[in-house]
Amino acid sequence: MANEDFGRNRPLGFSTRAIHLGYDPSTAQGALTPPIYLTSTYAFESAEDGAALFRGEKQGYIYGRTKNPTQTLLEQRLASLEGGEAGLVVSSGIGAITATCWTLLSAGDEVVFDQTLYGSTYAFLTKGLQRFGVKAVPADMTNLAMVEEALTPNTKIVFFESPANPNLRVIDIAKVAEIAHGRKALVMVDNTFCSPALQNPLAFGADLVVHSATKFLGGHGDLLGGAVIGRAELINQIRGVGLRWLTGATISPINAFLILRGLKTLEIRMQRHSQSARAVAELLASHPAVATISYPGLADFPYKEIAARQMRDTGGLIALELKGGHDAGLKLMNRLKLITRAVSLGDAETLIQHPASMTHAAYPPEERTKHGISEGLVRMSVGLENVDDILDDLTQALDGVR
Ligand code: 4LM
Repeated sequence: MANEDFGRNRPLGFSTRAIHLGYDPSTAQGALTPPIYLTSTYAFESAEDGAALFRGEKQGYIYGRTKNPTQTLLEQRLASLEGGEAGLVVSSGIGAITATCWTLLSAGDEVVFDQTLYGSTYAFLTKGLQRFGVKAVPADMTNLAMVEEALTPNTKIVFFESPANPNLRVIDIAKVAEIAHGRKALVMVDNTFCSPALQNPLAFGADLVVHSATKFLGGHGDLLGGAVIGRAELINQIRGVGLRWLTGATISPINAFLILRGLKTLEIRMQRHSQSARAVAELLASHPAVATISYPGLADFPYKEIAARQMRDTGGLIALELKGGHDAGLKLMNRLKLITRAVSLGDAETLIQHPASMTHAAYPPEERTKHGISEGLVRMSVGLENVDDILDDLTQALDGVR
């Protein structure tokens, strides 16, 4: 059923796969919703059977740290939605990034990363991996010459977010992939800001896509999760080495179930996030208190063309600076009544936060400035409330900071 194409010789649509793929209710007493397998371990048919599973001669479930049937279904759906061969889900976005890097890197290797990354990812690369002899090299990947320059024969991974957290710089995935592949490096793209409903980095040449499933994939602010999608050969290694031995950052079957539930509405949620964010961006662009605004849907967005090529819609994240700088930004945040002061993104609630003191506090201040994360920058994740209410709250707050 899940792979039925009704004889039309075309793949099922995005939402249809997000809702049905890989599950047949007749295999679970007719239950419409796939069951949650709450089990830590699995019974072997015989001692020989268990040994064959451990040797990899037989496929099946052994122990919950690496695999669970609820997790498997989620991995199949995410792989399909990202257009990848295989997927792995783990306990958080950072869990996905660390399991992947620990698996593919050794002392002496180098990672070239875009200068603008989520704060904890930046900290992992520059403060974590460096302690174990892996060199993390920043580059401004909006400048392809700088990517070329940063690569050496030791570069194993080229890593970036697009759009980047928090200021939405857009990186040309196909161009960076071409350069990296010419030098035999793997390309790893964090697709959290878009979700697979808006962008599929593998289609542009990336080797691995990572997600914080905590965000749009889960979509409801009630869980942490992470995912990595790519060729089966790489995903098997990341599961068998990174997750199994190096991080142990396994996702709970309940969280895997909740992400499966979130996926069912992902496409329509992303449409609504994008539509409302466009209205918010227009309001901000026309307000006298606002100095700069970064949003892929605006006519003067500097990366508009690349964004339009890579992204199917404009997304729910907006970065802005007020004319009054840092103090005005904080005043704006404190005047809001409906829009919630909180980090994270991709939830039903509209969220606002101050990257320099919150999500990107791990950057040394001079690095932050160099990387375009100004002290006055404020980031909004536009939620699913009725847009007029979001606009009214923002207007009353902005009018008060003038
Ligand atoms: C935030 N972000 O920005 P876990 N990749 C990207 C992210 O934005 C995040 C992670 C990975 C925020 C969290 C507080 C692009 C997180 C890390 O939090 O480990 O699931 O994902 O507000």
